[in-house]
Amino acid sequence: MMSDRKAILTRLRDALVELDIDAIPGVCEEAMEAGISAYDTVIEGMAKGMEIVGEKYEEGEYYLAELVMAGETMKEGMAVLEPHLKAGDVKAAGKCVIGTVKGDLHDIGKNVFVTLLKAQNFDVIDLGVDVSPRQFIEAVREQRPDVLAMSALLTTTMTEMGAVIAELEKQGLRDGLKVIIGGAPSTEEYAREIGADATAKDAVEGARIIARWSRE
Ligand code: B12
Repeated sequence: MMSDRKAILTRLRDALVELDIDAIPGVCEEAMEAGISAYDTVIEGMAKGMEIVGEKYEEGEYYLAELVMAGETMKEGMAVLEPHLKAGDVKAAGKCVIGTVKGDLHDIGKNVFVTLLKAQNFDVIDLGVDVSPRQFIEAVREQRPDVLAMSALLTTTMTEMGAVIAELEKQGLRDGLKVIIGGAPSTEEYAREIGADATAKDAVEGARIIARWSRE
């Protein structure tokens, strides 16, 4: 059984690296049939492949076209896994507004995080990518979420997260709201500096932090 599990997750990783968009749904289904959790399928399978794609891009072996294709491939897999991540008709654990900051179009990691939040019964309002501080503020004002989550993958856009928090404070919307930031350039130090409540190295850790908050 264990070797089955390892073999399927490895195939999933490799299918992502090979940008095999036709094979991905089938391998995801196999993972479900083999009793592998949907979480593990995302994190230990597809996300591992995505990491390798990132390395190949950095080494100049893959180009932007491959990155886009890898994103599409991951989406196909997520479509199969999403129903399995839903935890049933339990009451929503809380409400979260999320988006990728202004000037930033990276959403694969954010989407993984959204899926995990939905899986723990969070009501998620996803504002998408290239979200301006004004759009974040309006959503917080209208939706009154428990948590605001922001994603930034570029060192040039991560400062937007600080701008949003400063604006929340200015408009008296910061109290009672938890703010979590994520994406590769985010660090604990940066989170503290801009007044965020937390950051997470990956989506699973982020989902854990939010689950803890919702129990407080
Ligand atoms: C895929 C990709 C793209 C795709 C994005 C497709 C999409 N729909 O998202 C495309 C081709 C569009 C792209 C474009 C660009 N990219 Co790009 N891209 C990447 C790449 C290879 C992978 C990112 C990814 O999806 N990883 C997989 C996901 C699952 O991981 P993740 O994003 O890190 O997210 C995880 C965690 O960070 C966390 N997480 C993410 N968000 C959040 C939020 C919260 C709240 C929490 C808790 C957690 C969390 O959860 C995820 C899962 O654990 C990275 C390199 C890399 N290795 O990371 C470069 C990278 C981020 N890109 C980079 C660059 C430079 C660009 C471009 C400027 C390139 C160009 N010359 O045009 C443009 C910018 C476009 C823009 N305005 O945003 C640089 C950034 C350098 C920097 N430090 O600023 C990187 C690091 C590559 C490099 N080394 O040069 N890119």
